[in-house]
Amino acid sequence: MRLFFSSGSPFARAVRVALRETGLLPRVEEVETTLRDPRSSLLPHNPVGRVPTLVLADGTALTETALILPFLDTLGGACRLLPPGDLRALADLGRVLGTMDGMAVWNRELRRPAAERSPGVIALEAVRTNRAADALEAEAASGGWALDEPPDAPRIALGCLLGYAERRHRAWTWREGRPALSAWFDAIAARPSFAATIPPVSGI
Ligand SMILES: N[C@@H](CCC(=O)N[C@@H](CS)C(=O)NCC(=O)O)C(=O)O
Repeated sequence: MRLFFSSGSPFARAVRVALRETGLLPRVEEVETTLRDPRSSLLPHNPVGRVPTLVLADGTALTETALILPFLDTLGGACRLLPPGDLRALADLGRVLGTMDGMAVWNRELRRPAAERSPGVIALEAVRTNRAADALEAEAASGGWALDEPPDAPRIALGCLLGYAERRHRAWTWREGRPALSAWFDAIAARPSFAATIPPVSGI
């Protein structure tokens, strides 16, 4: 199997962390690719052109983080990412991936030339992202999101969301007023799976 990723993508990072936490990494070749590039090595496998994309031995290309993570659970790794029937985990994963989507849209706007940015889109996504982060802070402050076992899919995704804010989207001062989430992030970021996949710092 081959996993196409880009080093800055929090979605692809979630799959890369999951491969390390489950011990499945030796079965997958990680291939760094380019995005929004007509010559990208990913396009012959996936015309959508987004990462993560997991290409199976028979050529099937799985895309979308929310589909790839449950697929990894079928491969018999050392720990489960989404325990069967755990609706709480599914709900948490959906909420974190939705927040990641919003932050990615916000970030994309900031990468445009100033004259092409939409203040309306930026304001909407900033409000969405802060609202979701405030809910996560309240949960972490009241003992939620415990890290006493290998992280499951929602915890991995949350670590990647905050890791993106920390290094790729520093326009958002996400730690301010969120001490519980900050401490939670520092703990998960210290895991070897996170240290091995840390994204480069961007100018935003
Ligand atoms: N809904 C997708 C989002 C993935 C996504 O947006 N990936 C970005 C990188 S962070 C990408 O590949 N962008 C390339 C493009 O937009 O052409 C998922 O959950 O996997």
